[in-house]
Amino acid sequence: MKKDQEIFNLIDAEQKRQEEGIELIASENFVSKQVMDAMGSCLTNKYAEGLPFKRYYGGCEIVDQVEDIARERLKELFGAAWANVQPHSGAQANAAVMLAVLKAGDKILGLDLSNGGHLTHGSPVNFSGKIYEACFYTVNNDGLIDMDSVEEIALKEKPQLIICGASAYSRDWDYARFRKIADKVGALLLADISHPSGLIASGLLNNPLPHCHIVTSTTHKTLRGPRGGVIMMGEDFDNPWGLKTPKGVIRKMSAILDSGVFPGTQGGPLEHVIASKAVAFGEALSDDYKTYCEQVIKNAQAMANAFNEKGYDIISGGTDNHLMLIDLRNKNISGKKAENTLGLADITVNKNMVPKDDKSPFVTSGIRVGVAAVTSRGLKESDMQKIVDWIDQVITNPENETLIHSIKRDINAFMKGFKLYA
Ligand code: DSN
Repeated sequence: MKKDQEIFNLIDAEQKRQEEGIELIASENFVSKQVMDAMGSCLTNKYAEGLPFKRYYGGCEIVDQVEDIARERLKELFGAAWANVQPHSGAQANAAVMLAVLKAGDKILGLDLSNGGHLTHGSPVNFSGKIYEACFYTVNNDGLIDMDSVEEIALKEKPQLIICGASAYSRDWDYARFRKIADKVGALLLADISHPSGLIASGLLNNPLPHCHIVTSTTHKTLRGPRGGVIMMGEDFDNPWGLKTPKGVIRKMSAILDSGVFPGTQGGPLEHVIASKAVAFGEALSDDYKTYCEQVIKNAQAMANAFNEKGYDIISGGTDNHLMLIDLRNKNISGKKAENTLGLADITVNKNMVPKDDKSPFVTSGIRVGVAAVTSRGLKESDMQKIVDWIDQVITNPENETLIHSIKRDINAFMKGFKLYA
């Protein structure tokens, strides 16, 4: 068959872009060669609707083993009693959970999007805000989640589901207090740990599994796996609504969640991606991965200190995890302009709303910066200072094309010294 040069040339160009630039998108990472190989394998050819050893198709005896290994490794990583590794993404995992545990019109309480929350936590433009009635908590003037205020809102709103977790929050979470609040109002508690999941698996941040009824995550951020999602529980429990099977047996939450994924919101699982998840979970169980996660936090803190020294306004003043959200209003540049101009220098970040933002989501007042990807390439604390120097030069001289091109050349030469993680 003739090679599709049109597409493979573009893949080569993307490889070059990834190699030569500084990748600071907080939700991205670089996977190992074996994680990538598993994704590009013959498992993509297989249909396997259902769960391991309980499928609706023949010929699943090999993929059954693959998916079972993925589930077991994930459970070991987080101390979970139950896991489903089929969600195609974090958004799909959240959709499956909500479909499984809520009725249309039920109330959900999550972190406001402009305060660091996620679209699937109740945004009006997402299924979660269209099907359910969403209410929100925010961060306080110090950029921190104020648990007394969360409790006050929960008592007033009486949601059926409370969500902790974020896309752009740089501090750790008090899952135990969230659980007390959820119990007080009779809500189920969902933690979406998509961003910090790798740091949690390595024991460097609080683990929600002992406290939250249900936990979702993506697998491609700090966890350094393929693009995908998972759902876990620290322990299984009888569903609180007394729902029974046709044989009169009380349904377990695990069964309800499994059916929320399939047939509720997805069809056939992507077994090639599940194989790749299994490989990534195996890697994450290693000592090397823990060392990597420790370096992620060291790098993030070195970067936050460097930004602080240059007068940047980091929401909450610093970071406990792999990312930080920077309000650029005191630098007189919008998030959109900063993203575009940094892009010209081959520094990739994303514009992001900040608390009390006065600009639209298409413009924004801030940028979000994360170090999981550059840490995978081997960059250390002293390199974070260098990156902040480059970012500062671009942001304070956004119209100086000569300077930006010269920074881009320096960056391309610098990054040649760091291979893509393999
Ligand atoms: N879009 C992802 C992020 O960047 O955080 C979350 O879905």
